[in-house]
Amino acid sequence: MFRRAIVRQPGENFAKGLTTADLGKPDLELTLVQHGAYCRALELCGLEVIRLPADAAHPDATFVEDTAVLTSRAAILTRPGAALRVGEVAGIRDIVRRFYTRIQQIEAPGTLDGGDVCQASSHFFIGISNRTNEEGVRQLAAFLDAQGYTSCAVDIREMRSILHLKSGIAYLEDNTLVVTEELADRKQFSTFDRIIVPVEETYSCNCVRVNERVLVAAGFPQLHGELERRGFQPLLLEMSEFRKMDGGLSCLSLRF
Ligand code: CIR
Repeated sequence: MFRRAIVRQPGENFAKGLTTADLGKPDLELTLVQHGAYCRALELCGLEVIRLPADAAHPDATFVEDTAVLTSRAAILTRPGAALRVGEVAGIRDIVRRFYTRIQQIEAPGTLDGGDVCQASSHFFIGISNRTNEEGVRQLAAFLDAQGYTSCAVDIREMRSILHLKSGIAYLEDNTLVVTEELADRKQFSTFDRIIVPVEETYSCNCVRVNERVLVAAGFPQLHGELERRGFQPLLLEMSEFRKMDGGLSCLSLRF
């Protein structure tokens, strides 16, 4: 069960963030409307939402998930792989301190984005991506091991369709893993009950189980139908403006 979520308001600078998507410039007003709906959805799931103000120095700072890995045992602050984003971590450290006494930090030359880290009960999948390097994976794996968790690496460096590991997988509890067709055959996932998402719906893989509900991007009927068929309760959210900046649904919050 999650009790809280940390979010950060998108700033006036939002459109200046990093992106590879060729979907046009985000509309700030609509971005704020979508962000507001996202926060209300978290509240509907029973979470206390801790809202941080926009960060004028970091246009991607609304994607808070990349700056930390929060477990029930400790917080690990990351060292984001994009130089433009490294400075986001300090602001997250300040808020995380209020809730965690055990705080660890990924150090250079390690890089790690929280979007590459997927918890599946007591096991963590850690993506090696264009943002997270092998040293970052090694450091995180050691921290997790000391906390009593297991982990394994999943190399996605060759994939062009996803930025982070969690752009292509999501764990929904009950041994169920949502996974893009392109990753479905990886041996690391073979013991899971897999919901395989067709390539044209890959963006929707980045969904989040929050207590009784599954938050999922609107506009992906195949995944929605499958979730309902299996008895999950999808809660659909418009994500168009975040998608323009390569952002998924999970990266807008740190849940703990
Ligand atoms: C970036 O490129 O870093 C941001 N524009 C998007 C980050 C999305 N984060 C995520 O999916 N975990």
